[in-house]
Parts: sequence; C-alpha cells; structure tokens
Amino acid sequence: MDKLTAEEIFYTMALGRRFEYAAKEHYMTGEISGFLHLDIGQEALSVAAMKAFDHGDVFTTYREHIMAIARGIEPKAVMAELFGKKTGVSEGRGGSMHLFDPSHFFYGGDAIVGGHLPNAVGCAYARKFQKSEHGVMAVFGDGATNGGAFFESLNIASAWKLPMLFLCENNRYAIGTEITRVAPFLEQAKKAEPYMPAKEVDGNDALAVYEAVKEAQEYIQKGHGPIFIEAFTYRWEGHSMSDPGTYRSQEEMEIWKRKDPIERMKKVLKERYMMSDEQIEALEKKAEAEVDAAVKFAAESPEPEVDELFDHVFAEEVHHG
Ligand SMILES: Cc1ncc(C[n+]2csc(CCOP(=O)(O)OP(=O)(O)O)c2C)c(N)n1
Repeated sequence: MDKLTAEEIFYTMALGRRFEYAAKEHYMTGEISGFLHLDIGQEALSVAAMKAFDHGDVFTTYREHIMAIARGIEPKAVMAELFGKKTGVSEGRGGSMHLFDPSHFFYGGDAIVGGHLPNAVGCAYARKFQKSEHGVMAVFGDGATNGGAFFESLNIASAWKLPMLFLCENNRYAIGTEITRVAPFLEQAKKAEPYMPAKEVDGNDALAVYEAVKEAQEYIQKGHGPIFIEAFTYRWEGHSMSDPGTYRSQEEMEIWKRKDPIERMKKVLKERYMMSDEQIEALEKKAEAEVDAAVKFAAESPEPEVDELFDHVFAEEVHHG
C-alpha cells in the first residue's frame, strides 16, 4: 500500500470514530432518534474494505455510518441523515439504518438482518448481464450467516458465477447472542467453503483487510464468480444505543480494546511510513474539525417539509370489483 492510501485510511478511521462518538452524544441529547448502531472498534474493517473496493456496488447493514463515509459520502450528509434533516443523504427519510446514495453506488443501510443479500445478488446478476466492470460487495454480520437468505444468496451467486464479494464482519455477537451459541463453529467462512473460495482475515488490521478486498475485487472482475472473506473484529459499544452490552465480560472487552485498530494503524504510519507524532496528531485534529462541521451543518439544516411527505413513496392503486 502506498503512503497516501495508508494516510487516507487512517484519516477516515479517525474521522469515523469521532463521528460515532458525536452521534452517540447527540443521540443522548435527543437530536438523533430511532435506532443507532455504532461501529466503534470495527473501523479498520469498515474503512479499508470500502477504500479497496473501488469498482463496484455496495450493500450493507444498519451499522454503516463509517462505511458510507469511507465510500465517499460527505460526513455532513450522513450526520444530517441521522438528525432526520432534508440535507441528509437519504433526505432525512432513512435515518441511521438507511443511508442510500446511488451516486456512490451505496445502496444501504438495510435493517433486516441478511435481507440485503438477495438484493446484492440481484445487482450482481444485473452487472454480469450488462457485462459491467462492477462487482458487488455485500457486508453482513456473523448473525446474518444463520439465516435462509444467506444460504440462498451463496447458492445462486455460486451457481451463476456472479461477480460478488461476500464480506462477513464477525464481531462474535448478534445483539446478546454469542455466535457459537447459535452456530456450530466460530468461523462462518466454513459455511461458504462448499460454494466458493473463502478466506479469513484479521478485521482489526486495516492493511490486511485492504489487501484481501483488493485481491477479491480483482478475482471477481476476472469473471471467476463469487468469493467470501471473513474478517474478525469486535464492537466496543452495545449492539445499539439501547443495549448496555452486559452479556460480555469486562475482561473480554479489555482484551479487544488492547487490539484497537486505530492505535495499530498509527503504529504502521510511524514505523512503515515514517510519519511523526505531529503529523498524525494533525490528521486527528482535522478529523475532529470535520466532525464538528458535520454536526453544525446537521443541526442548522431544515427539517423535511410536511407537503413532501409522500415524495419518493411508491404505491399502486388497486381497484376491487
Ligand atoms: C430478519 C431479522 N431478524 C432479526 C432482526 C433483529 N436484529 C437486528 S440486528 C440483529 C443481530 C444481527 O447480528 P449480526 O448479523 O452479527 O450483525 P452485528 O449487529 O453484530 O453487526 C438482530 C437479531 C432483524 N432486524 N431482522
């Protein structure tokens, strides 16, 4: 990886973490409502995967603020969406779980666990049909691999050799359920092995994630069909703002906090790319300022108008009799 990319990945990770803490703060004050799922602790995976997958369409889950930003969507448009404002990336209609921006080939933000996987498969089918350069990346949690939609998606993507990367973010927990209580093993890639090449990667290592996703992108662009990557990581916060996460031990959380992906990336910047503490601090300050500006923009943006309530709502009138 060149220095510029490494620096950009670090910056976006630092930006993402500050963004998430700001979102948490404004959720507490009531400016953000509904659900809010934070990605703190998983920044390496969220950022590096998006930066590496630069030729394609992305479908993901409800824990997606940082992914959207890493994809290139303006932090202020993401924050305004969390505030439910008209200037939000989904015009204030989607909120935290439904960030959507076709201009960045980012189609969510889906609240239904695994529900986006068949959509991603459909998109991959379209891309293959169009003989497009685009591959499709679907990001999902370990919990999603227990659903029928997951197996159906693996099956058809594999049978039709669709240009798809299945990226499993294994943070071990699906709300309060530890994965091995509901699956026979920790490594969910084993479920994909009969269908496609499947590999594991350290999800807290931004460089490793970047390399793995880049390789996968090349693989699917060559028309080999789908590929599966499982990245192991850990969320520091509860499942959502309403979850204190008491089902996990302090000890376990401490172990993972010591594997902080941001501190790890800082070390890489210093040791491999010869960056100084001052240069790194300057990036962190810049990230802080960008988040402050995003919050200000969101707070000052207008609410959607009541007479626009039915815009973008699609319904067909059904006549009976
Ligand atoms: C089909 C469906 N079942 C249940 C839920 C409730 N639910 C929301 S998130 C979640 C846990 C999913 O865990 P995982 O896929 O591991 O993702 P993570 O939240 O850990 O990122 C559940 C069960 C839902 N939204 N959709």
